[in-house]
Amino acid sequence: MFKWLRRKEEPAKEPETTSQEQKTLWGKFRERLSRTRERLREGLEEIFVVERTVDEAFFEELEEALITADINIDTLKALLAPLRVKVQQGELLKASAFKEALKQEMLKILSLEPPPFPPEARPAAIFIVGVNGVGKTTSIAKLGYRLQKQGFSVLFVAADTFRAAAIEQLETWGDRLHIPVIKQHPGADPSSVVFEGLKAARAREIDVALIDTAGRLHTKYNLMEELKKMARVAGKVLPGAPHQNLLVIDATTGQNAINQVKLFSEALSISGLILTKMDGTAKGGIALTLAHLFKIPICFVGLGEKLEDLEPFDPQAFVEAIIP
Ligand SMILES: Nc1nc2c(ncn2[C@@H]2O[C@H](COP(=O)(O)OP(=O)(O)OP(=O)(O)O)[C@@H](O)[C@H]2O)c(=O)[nH]1
Ligand SMILES: [Mg+2]
Repeated sequence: MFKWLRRKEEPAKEPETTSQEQKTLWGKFRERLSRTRERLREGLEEIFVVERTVDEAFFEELEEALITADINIDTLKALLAPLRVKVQQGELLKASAFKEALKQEMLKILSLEPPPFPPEARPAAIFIVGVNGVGKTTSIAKLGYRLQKQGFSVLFVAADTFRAAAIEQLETWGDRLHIPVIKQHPGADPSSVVFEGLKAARAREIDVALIDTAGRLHTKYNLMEELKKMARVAGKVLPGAPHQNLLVIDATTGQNAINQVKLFSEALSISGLILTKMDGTAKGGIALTLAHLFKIPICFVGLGEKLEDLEPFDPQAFVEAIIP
């Protein structure tokens, strides 16, 4: 309780405090999405010639470009249907007007309010889940760094016991950030690590516990059952835990991301997505696809391998970045 009071008196250390800084961050976001821009541009720049008339050929070219950018066919239909109606009614007949309307439709799909981060509970327990190699551990480090800058105390829980290297990787980040890491030996029961980790978080009056989980087990069935068990155990230590389950998706995986969201949603209630490796994709449309198909908000995007390369998702900046 007192920690809250103390924290409130501290100056906000959030990087995005002034509008000037905000602009720079947006600029960085756009710059990092440059490949997405270029790739889409190849198609879109020609399509959106200012005075071009919106006709059937225009729609065909646009659809092709958007599908190439990883926008799923159902999402594409939902996106374009209201625009087609307007065109039939004699509106949006020029590419320039159409482009602005398209951006608005994209924003409608993307405007899902992410849950507050960190969640209010103290300690707050956050599970970071996803298939192997998507960037879970790196995202935990980035989130830990971010939370620390905001004045929160953080603890890492090494519940990915599948590989020794996974525990070491989290410890390395913990050392670097001076964030304690609760771990057991490789091969230990992940639920037992969660149990110990959250007990430690409570005893040490930690604000946020970030729980690293395995991306693979011997079978998918086991992985999902294991996650459910871990969540149940978390709830036994802290009421209402896990307070958030964030699913990490590698933005370069394309349409396979749909299966991953389905799979993890069956095991846990997914509060939000972290889309990583946005800096490494020439596409980016998967953000729209997942928001449309699952109505799960995108909370953060990963734009590089460094600690500061994680930003809250900004739908406006995203849309401006993908549409020239
Ligand atoms: N370019 C780029 N690389 C990233 C990003 N996020 C993670 N990576 C890299 O992706 C690789 C895998 O990241 P990890 O954090 O180890 O992924 P993981 O999901 O924990 O993997 P497992 O523990 O094996 O399941 C590492 O080389 C990271 O540096 C990102 O936003 N951009
Ligand atoms: Mg990992």
